[in-house]
Formats: sequence, structure tokens, C-alpha cells
Amino acid sequence: MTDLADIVTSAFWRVNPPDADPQETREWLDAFDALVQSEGRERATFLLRKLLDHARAKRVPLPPVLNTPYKNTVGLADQPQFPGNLEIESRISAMVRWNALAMVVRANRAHAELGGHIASYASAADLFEVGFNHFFRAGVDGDLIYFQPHSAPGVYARAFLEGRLPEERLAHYRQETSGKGLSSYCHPYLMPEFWQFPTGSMGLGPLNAIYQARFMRYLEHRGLLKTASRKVWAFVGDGEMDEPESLAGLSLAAREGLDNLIFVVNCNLQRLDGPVRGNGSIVQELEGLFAGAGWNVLKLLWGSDWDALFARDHDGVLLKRLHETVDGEFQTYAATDGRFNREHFFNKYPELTELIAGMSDDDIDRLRRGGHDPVKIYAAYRAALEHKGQPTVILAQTKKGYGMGLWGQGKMGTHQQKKLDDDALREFRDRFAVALADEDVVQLRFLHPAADTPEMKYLHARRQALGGYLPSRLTKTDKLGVPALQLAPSRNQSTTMSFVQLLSQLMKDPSIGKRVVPIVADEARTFGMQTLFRQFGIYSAVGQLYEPEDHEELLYYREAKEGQILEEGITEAGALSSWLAAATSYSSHGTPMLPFYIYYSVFGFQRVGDLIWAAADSRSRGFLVGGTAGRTTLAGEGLQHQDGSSHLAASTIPNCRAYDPCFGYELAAIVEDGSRRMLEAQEDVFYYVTVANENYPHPAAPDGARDGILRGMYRLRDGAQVQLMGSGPILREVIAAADLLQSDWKIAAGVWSVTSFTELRRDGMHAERERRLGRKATSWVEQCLESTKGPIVAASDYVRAVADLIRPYVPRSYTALGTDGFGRSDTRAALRSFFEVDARHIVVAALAAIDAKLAAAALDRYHIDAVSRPPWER
Ligand SMILES: Cc1ncc(C[n+]2csc(CCOP(=O)(O)OP(=O)(O)O)c2C)c(N)n1
Repeated sequence: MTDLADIVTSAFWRVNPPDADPQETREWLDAFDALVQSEGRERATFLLRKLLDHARAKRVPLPPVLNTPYKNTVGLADQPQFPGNLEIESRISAMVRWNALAMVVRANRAHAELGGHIASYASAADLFEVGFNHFFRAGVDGDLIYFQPHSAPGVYARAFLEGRLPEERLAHYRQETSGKGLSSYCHPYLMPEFWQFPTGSMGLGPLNAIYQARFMRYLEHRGLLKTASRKVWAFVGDGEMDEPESLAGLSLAAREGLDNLIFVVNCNLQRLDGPVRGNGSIVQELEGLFAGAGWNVLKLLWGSDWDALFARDHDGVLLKRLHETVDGEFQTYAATDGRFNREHFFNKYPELTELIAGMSDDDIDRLRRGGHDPVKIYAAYRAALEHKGQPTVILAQTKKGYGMGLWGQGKMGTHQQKKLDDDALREFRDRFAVALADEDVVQLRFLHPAADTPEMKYLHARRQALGGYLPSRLTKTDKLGVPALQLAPSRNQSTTMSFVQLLSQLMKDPSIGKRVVPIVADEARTFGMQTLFRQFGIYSAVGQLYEPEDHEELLYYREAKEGQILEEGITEAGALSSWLAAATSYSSHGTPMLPFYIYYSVFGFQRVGDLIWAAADSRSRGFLVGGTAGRTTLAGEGLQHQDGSSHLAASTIPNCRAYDPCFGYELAAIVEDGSRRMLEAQEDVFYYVTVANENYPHPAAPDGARDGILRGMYRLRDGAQVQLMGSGPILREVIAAADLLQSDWKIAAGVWSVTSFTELRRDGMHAERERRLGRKATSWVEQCLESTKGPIVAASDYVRAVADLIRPYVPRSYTALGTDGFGRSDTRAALRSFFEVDARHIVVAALAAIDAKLAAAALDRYHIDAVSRPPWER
């Protein structure tokens, strides 16, 4: 068995195998150079390809091509002139570093519980600063930046220098309830005029950034907005790349040729507990992954001080030493001084010792990693900006806690470091030559030079040249008119079909039709949406390069460059990210859109719930449509497909308006009102609506129902002895139960359609609070039920906790029925009987609340056997 350590240390030899005949190699290389010289690079690529094919045919093993040596991709010869003033920029950067650190340390001196991070931004500072000074373009036609979340202190510190955040806000870092504070991480909900993208939950930022870049192409190709000159930058931690979501969109980005997308992975080699790949190399691993997915990879590993060393490294011993060093060792080298590095890194080989002859320990200490050298960062960013046809990832090597000296740089526990003692603060001040007296250091005074200092003039001039300041978020946009939506009564159809009819009404509307973005994750046919394929087209960046198999059919599978439907394939996380980009387009692009993402309801809140929270935090506006909803309505699909809890999850998201309608006219009212609230009134809310695939008759809307539909319940039928409430398709069981109560037991039941238990609860909570605070308020549930008589029974196709949401506001005896336990595959009738939400069980529940003897008689009459169940399914 091969020893793993051998594999790791032989990484160098895999990339740079020993040369058995250097003379011959030289001749081959000279010949190749001559070819490039005379016939160009394209021809050289062609011949290389031919050679590889030929080698394959001869069964010559091919060398690994996805990894390159452990050095900068942009060589010295290709390095552009740095256009800025390095000295001034380094002074600005020192001030930002200091203010960020002071802000976190101050907060934690006052309240040790507040937390915060110093070490992450300390590693990312130069990567951000070069972006701010030279690349990030502001404005509605500018770039979009996804910041690494726990580097937020640095972004605040810069905004403070720019005069965009007053000192008082910095003094309230992580103390938000007063309204004066700053959020821990990037939260558009909490700082709506500042942060654009919530990245605090690791992995979502990189995925969202990819779909944002793709959505910008979609806007361009559909003729809605010119986006070609804009870039999406995503700053990601190397530890964050462990998240599956971070990798989930890589191939899409390459497939779509998203050269408007730049990832910068901050490879400080550490995550929270320790090294990201202590026994390997995160840079090499990520290079292989990104290159394999089809990205342009730029390694930014070494600062300018290393140039001379590499230039003298004729026999490749420096490179060999770098390759055999695993990240755990690089971390130790970051945490130690020049002397230690000399002894342990350089003195391993005599050739290396010779290479650094004449360098003092201080010189060695000053050898910077690439991500700390603005000149190298600039070169990589420029190369990324100019690259065509592929997305680019920059793998930037940095030191975690850079400049935090013995107290933090490269230390295992540095991520958690948020308090520094006075010595450490003074050392940091000295390290970055921050102009503060000892006393000010101890007081953690913020730096804010006068407007006429060269630093401030430079800082503002740079931002002016790049279009203004960022991050900055647009909160308002054009209002769009929404048409009235109508659905005729129908004899036999599902709410899914009703939804598709409404969707096509909206898509055909002359004013907002173009703004509608239908999104599916390979389920359009499930929802009967294939009718939209031909008419509206499926978006494809390259159009349709093949004749579709069904081209002779009326509704064939039509892909088009200007196609409107986003057919994402089997990726709920990707589809949700697309939806998020469209749902925040009003803000990111000043172009309001109306996205509808329709999916299997169980694969929403349950599967990608965190992304839905990110959408909420982003103040998304759009519709999530949970299709094939309900634990008994989906019938045959069984356990893993049957959703019984999404409404419960939806109820916890403050700006999510969730509805579970039964009839087409309810759905029409909800979609119309929702579209108006989002597009006309510009409310920062989004909608979750469940639709189902059961066919049944849909009556005309009763007069005066609209208000109740939107508030969450309205009366369908009067009845004085018991009140029955139902939502979604289970409402029909409730109606049937009312009929049975009348025919079999001579009991008059009132019937209420509940379109939203969650909205009723929200309204109930509000009324309850108002009363507690001494004001007058009556919840809608109370208003509806107070004048009625008899016990109240509710049923839905979700767990009982959903109907239970309104229990505090129900004025009398209340029985909540639901579908708790595990799903099963069976017919709808069998499932509803099993979960005890069918008409007969609703009758039994109503009778039990009136008179237990009647209930016993009903069990008998309807031949209901009380099936015994395991405790967790009771
Ligand atoms: C989904 C998720 N899981 C865990 C965390 C907690 N967390 C915050 S920062 C961090 C470590 C990040 O390491 P890395 O991405 O390498 O960034 P660095 O701080 O080293 O720059 C973790 C685990 C989180 N924010 N999100």
C-alpha cells in the first residue's frame, strides 16, 4: 500500500518529474518555442492536442494537466505596471486595518459576548483594498461584490474612512437593537442601504454569485438590460470551499462561459478549528477542481519579493521545496519568524541555503505571500478581468491574522481572537506604521484623517473614478402595473393547472409579461408547464444547436437565446439561486422582475431552506410555488416526496407570505395581490403558495370573499352547531364532512376556507401584542369566529402544528387535525383515512367535540378501526 505521506510529498514530482536527459528536453522545448514564434499559439495548441491524441493511441500515460507548479500563474514578464500609488495605498490600507481591529476589540472589551473576527479580514485586507482602489465599479451599472462574511469589519472600516458610516455606528458594531448598530455579517435585511448580498451562511455566497452572473446574461440576451460590461466578484474563504454548495455551480459557470464572474478564494490555509488541508495543499486541490470544471485558474501565491528567488532557482529546488511543504507546515511558517523559516524551510537543502545567501532574518520575514502584495494582486485581477470565455478563479495565498504578530498570525486559534492586549495592539500599530500615539492605541481611537490629506484625497479620487462607493444597495425602483387575473370556474382541474393558466396570463401581459421569470428544476412536465416551452422558449446562452426530438409536435422543446423559462436541471439549490437573483433584480439591477420558481414542495423549505432564508434576508420579491403539495394529495409518490411541513417552516420567515389555497379563484386573488404588493407597492415580501395535482371542480368566487382570502380565512357556508375549517385540497374533505354531519347527524356545520394558517397566526400575534401593550385589536380569527357557535375543528394536509398555529386566537374548543408522522404511498382516499383527515374522520372529530357518545356511534357507523401506531406517529 502506498503511504499517503508519499503521495502528498510526491506532488512536486507529479508536476515536475526528474529529467533524465536535460539536453534532449532543451531541444524539444527550443523546437516548440520556434513553432510558437513562427506559427502562433493557436497552432501550438493544435499540435499539442494532436500529440496527446497520438500518445493516447500509443498508450503512453498522459501527465496530469490540471495542476501547475506552486507559483504565480501570471509571470513577471506578463505583469502589468501597477497604476496606483503604492505608498498611499499602503497607508490607507493600514488605517482600514486598524479601524477594523479597533472596532472589534472595542466591542469585545465592552461586552465580551459580542464576538467578531479580526483574523479573517487581516488576511483579506489587501485583496479587498486593491479591488476598492482599482477594480470594483459602483452604481446600478457597476459590479456586484459578494464579500466574505466574517471580513465585514474591514468593509465597515473602509466605509467609515469614506465618510459613509459615522463613528457612532462603528461604536455599535454587533449591537443592532438600538437601530444605530452594524450587523455582524453582510445582511441586506438589517442594513438595506448597504449590503447587497447575505453571505453569512457559508457556501451560499459562491453559489448565488454564479447564478447572479448567469442571470445577468439572461437579462442581456432577453433584451431587458445591458449587462455585458459588469462583473460579479465573489470573495470566498478556502475553508468555505468545503461546503458542497460552494462547488455546486462550478460546471454551470464554465458551461455558460461566464467570463463576467471572478472568484477570489482567500487561501489563508486556515478555517475555524485549524488548517483547511493540513496534510495536503488546498491551493493545488482547488486548482484541480476548478480547472477540471472548466474555469480559468490564476494562482496568486507569492509576492514580488520572491521574484528574485524564483529567477535564481535554475534547478527548481525552491519549487520542489514549496511542493513538498504541506499546508500545516505553511501555517507554522506563517506563525513564526524569519529565523525559524530560514532554519526549517530554507536550510533543508544546501542549494536553498545558497539561494537566500545575503538575506537577513528580517528580509526572510518580509517575504510576502501573493495575497498581501498589491502589485501581484493587481496583476491577477487584471488578468481575470481580461480573460474571455471562461469564469476565473484567483487562488490567493495569504496568512490568517496577517500582522497580528505572536498573538494571532497563523495561530491555530486566531479565528476566535477578538481581544488583544495593549502590547499586541502596539505591535500591530508598529507593524503597519499606523500614525497613533501609545495612548491612542490603548484607547483604541479610530483613525479618520482630514479631508485634505493625501490619503483621503486619493481614497475619494479612486472611488470617484470607479463610479462611487460600495457596497451600496438600491431599495426602490420603477413601479410596474399588474393586470387583474381571472380564472373561470372549471369542472375538473388541479390548482397546478390553475397556476399555469395564471402564469401564462401574466406572461402574455403587454406591460409586465417580459418581467416574468418561470423557473423549474427539471419538473416542468410534472406541473403541466410544457405548454410554455414553445411559446416562451427555454433560455439557452447558445440557442438551440440541435433539432429537438419532438420538433414535429406543436409544443416542442424549444431552446432559445432569448428564451424566458429557466430550466435549471436537477438542482433545487441552483434553481433557488436563480430565483433569488431574479427576485432581487429590482435592487441589484434596478430592473424589477417577477420570478416564479415551481418545484416539488418537499424539496423547498426542507431541502434548500437556508437558501430561502438568504432570499428573505435579501428582501426578495417573487413567488415560490410548492407543487405536488400535501402529504396525502400527492398519493403514490410516498414518504420522501410528500410534504407535510413546509408551511410550518414558512411561518417562521417574517417576510414570507404563505398560502395553501383550494380553489382557482383563491389562487388568482393571491397571485394578483402578491404581484401588486411586490411590483406596485414595492413591499419587500415574497410569496410561498402550495398547489396540488388533484383534479376537482372549481366554483366561481363567492361575493365578498377576496378580503378574507388574502387575510387567511373566509366563510363558505353558515352553520350554527359546529365550525369546520380546512385548507388546500383538504377543504373539500371539510365540505364533505359538513354534508355528512347534516345528512347523517342533522348537525349544521359552518364551513371556512383557510387559505393561510400562517397569515392568520401573524395577524393573531399582532393583535395579541397590541392588547398586551394596552391598545385595542381583534385578530381576524376572532373577528370571523366570535359571532359563530359550536366547537371548532380544522384540518389540513400538513402536520397538526400548522392548524395549531392559530389555537391562541380561536375563541372556543378547538381540534386540529393533520398528517403527522411518516408519509406513505397509497391512493388519496386511503392516505386521508390513514392520516385521519378525510371527511369521516372530520365528522368524528366534530362529533367528539359536541358529544363523545355521538363520536362513538360515528366510528361504528363509518366502520373506522382505530389503527394502532408507533408512539412517534401518533
Ligand atoms: C454554513 C455555515 N457553517 C458554519 C459557519 C461558521 N463559520 C464561520 S467562519 C468559519 C470558518 C471559515 O473559514 P474560511 O472560509 O477558511 O475563512 P477564513 O476565516 O479562514 O478567511 C465557520 C466554520 C458558517 N458561517 N456557515
